[in-house]
Amino acid sequence: MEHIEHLGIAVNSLEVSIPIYEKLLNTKCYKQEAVESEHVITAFFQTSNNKIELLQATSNESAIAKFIEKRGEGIHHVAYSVKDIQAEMERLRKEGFRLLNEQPKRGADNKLICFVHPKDTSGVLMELCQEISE
Ligand code: CMX
Repeated sequence: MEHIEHLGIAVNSLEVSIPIYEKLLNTKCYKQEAVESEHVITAFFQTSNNKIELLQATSNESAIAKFIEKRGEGIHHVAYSVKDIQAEMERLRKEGFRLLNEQPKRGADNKLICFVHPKDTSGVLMELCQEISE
């Protein structure tokens, strides 16, 4: 496990929250990207060492829609950078953690990702992400 790659924040509306984060962080949103398999649109911000991802649901099936319905807007996940996602998944599986996908899947911003169940991680949804080298 390496550094924290980004924090994911669930929001009701990117249209509302992008300008708020542009003011807060004093930097422009550098990318918006839909992840259709997750039913979300994402928006990214980079400060010197930190990356923030805002996530808006595009359908009621989305984990983001369910999260906001239950808990309201707020921090949805903490993502950790890994060099070899398959190896990390295998390691965590052997340690008894519940992985929320069997295989790495394609996430936003050119990453392979896997989630670990928040009930196994002291209440914080954890994302592993490996840069896709193309
Ligand atoms: N962080 C912490 N706890 C969370 C959570 C989150 N993000 N999402 C759900 N939970 C909690 C719920 O509050 C609930 O707790 P209680 O039982 O104490 O009330 C429990 O986990 C079960 O949650 P649920 O609402 O019944 O929801 P589901 O079981 O349907 O799903 C989860 C929860 C985490 C398994 C599901 O959201 C999931 O598989 N997430 C991974 C995929 C994902 O989040 N995709 C969106 C982002 C994609 C991206 O970054 O591109």
